Amino acid sequence: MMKITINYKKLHLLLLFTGIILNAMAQEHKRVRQSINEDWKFFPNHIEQAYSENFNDSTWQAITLPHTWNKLDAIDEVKGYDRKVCWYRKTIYISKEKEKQHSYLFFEGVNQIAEVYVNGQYVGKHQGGYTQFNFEITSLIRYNHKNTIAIKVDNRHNADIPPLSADYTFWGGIYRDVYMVYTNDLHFDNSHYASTGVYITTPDVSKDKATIKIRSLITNESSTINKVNICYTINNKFGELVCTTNKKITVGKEIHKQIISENIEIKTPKLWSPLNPYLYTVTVQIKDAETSETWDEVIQPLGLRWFTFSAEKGFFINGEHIKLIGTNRHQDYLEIGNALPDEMHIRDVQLVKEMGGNFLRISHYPQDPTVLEMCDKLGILTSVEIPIVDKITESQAFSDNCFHMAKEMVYQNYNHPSVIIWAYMNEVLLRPPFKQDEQRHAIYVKNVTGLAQQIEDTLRKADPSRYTMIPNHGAFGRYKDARLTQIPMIVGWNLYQGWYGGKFADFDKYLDKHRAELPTKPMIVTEYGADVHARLHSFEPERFDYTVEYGNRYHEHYLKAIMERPFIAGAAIWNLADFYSASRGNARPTVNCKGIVGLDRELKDNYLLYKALLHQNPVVELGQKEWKIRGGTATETSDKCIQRVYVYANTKEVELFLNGQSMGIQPVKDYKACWNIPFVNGKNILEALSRVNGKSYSDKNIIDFKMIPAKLKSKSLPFTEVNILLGSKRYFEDKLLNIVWIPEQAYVQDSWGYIGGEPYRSKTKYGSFPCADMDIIGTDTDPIFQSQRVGLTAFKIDVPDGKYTLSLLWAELVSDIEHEELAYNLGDEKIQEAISQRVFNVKINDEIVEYQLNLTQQYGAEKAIIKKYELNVTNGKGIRIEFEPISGNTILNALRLYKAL
Ligand code: GCB
Ligand code: CA
Repeated sequence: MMKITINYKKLHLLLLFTGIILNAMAQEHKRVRQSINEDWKFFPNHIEQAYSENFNDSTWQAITLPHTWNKLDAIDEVKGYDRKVCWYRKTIYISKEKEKQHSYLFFEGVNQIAEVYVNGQYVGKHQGGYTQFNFEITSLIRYNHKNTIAIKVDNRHNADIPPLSADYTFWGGIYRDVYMVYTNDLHFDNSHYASTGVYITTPDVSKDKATIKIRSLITNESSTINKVNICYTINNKFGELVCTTNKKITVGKEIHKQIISENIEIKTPKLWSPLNPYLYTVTVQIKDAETSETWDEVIQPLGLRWFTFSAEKGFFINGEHIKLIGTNRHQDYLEIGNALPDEMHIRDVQLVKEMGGNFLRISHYPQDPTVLEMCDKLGILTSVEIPIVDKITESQAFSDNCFHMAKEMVYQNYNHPSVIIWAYMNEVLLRPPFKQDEQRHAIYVKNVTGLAQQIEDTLRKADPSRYTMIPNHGAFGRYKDARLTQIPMIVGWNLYQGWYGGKFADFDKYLDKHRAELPTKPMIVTEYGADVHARLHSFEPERFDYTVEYGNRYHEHYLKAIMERPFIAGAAIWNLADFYSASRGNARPTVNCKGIVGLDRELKDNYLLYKALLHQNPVVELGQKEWKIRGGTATETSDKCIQRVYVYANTKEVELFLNGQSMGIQPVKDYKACWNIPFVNGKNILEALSRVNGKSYSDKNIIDFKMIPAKLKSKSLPFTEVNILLGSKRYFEDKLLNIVWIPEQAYVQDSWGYIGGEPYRSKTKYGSFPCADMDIIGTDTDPIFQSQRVGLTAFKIDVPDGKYTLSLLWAELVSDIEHEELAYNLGDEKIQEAISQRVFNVKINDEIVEYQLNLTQQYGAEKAIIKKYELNVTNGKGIRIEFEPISGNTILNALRLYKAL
């Protein structure tokens, strides 16, 4: 009798080995997706024949994607930026082994029209700068050969493509990743709005069980009929198998065959929420029914959650109430425009999370795929929108583009659990184009309403599982009359009371008006914010002074009003980061600085306020943390200068230390505690400390204080320099030059100051502002020149004898130079001031140094003029600068005095 012995160990090894081989073979068949960002050629204009295969591009600029051609010209001092046609070219070697496959060029985003050619042949065109698209190029490829890709990119204004106008720069270029994708004959459909071809819904989720349904679009491009298995596998966040099921089907030569899975059930599922963003993965595979080889595979995130918006009580996820608090976001960065690597998108979402936020309004357009990926992982709920901003074009082509973008947005982002809202039409009635003609205006509004309804229908049909929203500006009646508050499921309001116009309290009134007049409509404050230049400070902040402190007041008020009202489902700060807006003046021209972090992601104070409010763990953060170089005048009795300091915290009380000495304990009220601190000349170490349950929480800041003695001839504190902003209450810190500019003062004996005159104020239809905001040409430190004293007769500085360098700084702020009316700058409409021929003499210590100075005539208005004078001060006379008007009023914008010897 034969005895069969089985060596289990060997069998196991054999099985394992075959497994590996089968796997390796199967893997070979799956789709391959590889980036092709490297080694492109760029030509910054249109050029004939650039599409053709043999075109000589050897002189073109060598670039790497992502790329924009507006990186420099959109942020310089010259008005406007290039909106034009440019060309990109690249060669790519494709080997013979790809011959049996299908090849696609896949783009994550090109602004805003892309026309693609391969080997001289036209492939296709995509319109719209913010959505993904792809083209199959299989039939044009030559294998074992170089292939030429040429792309014509156009970012010119196009009346049929939204956005038509907006407060941000429309950077042109291939500014996101580009990929080659290779699939088999049998694959998930790439042609359905460039989505994955796999759509996951969770029609029924509770604590006990979740039902998952998967709809897949499959394409069979072979001529044979195939028996395949569609396999669905769900893994938990550790990669462990939760369940798997499959469906046997037969596919003939067909395109777009739709397969719907049976209901897949998970018992006692782990739910996804901002606090615990538990992610499962869904893998859908097309497998050969006989050999089990995998023909294609798609992996998608799965978050199990349910949510509702209530007009009365706000937002609920998995049955629990949470207030949505977060920010909006644009997709650019300091000096690199919108051509960001993935890591920068990822970091921005992390910033929202670290602040304690749970909401991101991805405005005003769909962004890089990494953004939603990150939101899924970190538990940030999102609203995504199509870029209809400010106005529409009443054309079928415009409407069709809107519908197409809406579908691209939905289908491309369908499976992200973080998405809860699809939005469209940002402030679409901001400046209706036919305001003068009542009848025509009525037709326009009717067309806007009609388009809104059609987009709404499109979105609801494409995705009935989410909410829809229209974000309006603060003109209640206008939107209500146009039914834009009725059509969407949620109304968004972009509110700026106390910034563009009105008072902080008007914000509260507006919120309550919504509650009273639209009692059944859920509401989100989709925008609110104030421009803050991180280098500007004031102890008497005022609207439109761009200081950190005014921004703090604004946010402190708004945040309280939002938190107090349960009917407000959520709020999104405008904006996470400062962003470029080419035609803006502002304290930092070409930049909208309403970010709570800077263009370089430096945290501003507002970020810290939110951090204190939103975190459960103890938070103690010194305010004005970015203000490293301070300055001011010492008191008469000491060589110290007292200035206010504050801390943002969520603890009960905070103790503050200056250079190791306690400055006392202060209670925390509304997340803030304040002290008056006697700064010393030079180094000041500030430390804030809270003790909670025996543990210490602290924050530290080191400040260089540039002290000006009370009496300039002081021996205990010798005079070194002073930098003064005339007509201003602002401090401006110039980190590059390591100096600080301080506010003016009226002349004080033995000290310094102006004599006569009054601060310049920029007049608008809604009151006047403390400074100008136009781009001052010839400087990067515009705020120094944007304020001035008008009609002063003298400026005196009672310095000791010695050698000095005195700089007088001017910029003419009143002129007939026209500035682009910014559509969004509601309340900022300037009133043209009478232009006077301003001519004056300047005398320093009785010597005429400027004879008949006429800034406009000699240099032009809005130009930074710095005149340096060398002075010898003798006989204890100090410095006396006199301004003698010849015609019009005298002016001075800033003054710097430096002791050379
Ligand atoms: C708005 C717009 C946004 C602007 C913002 C502002 O209402 O929706 O695009 O950037 O105001 O800062 O003016
Ligand atoms: Ca990317």
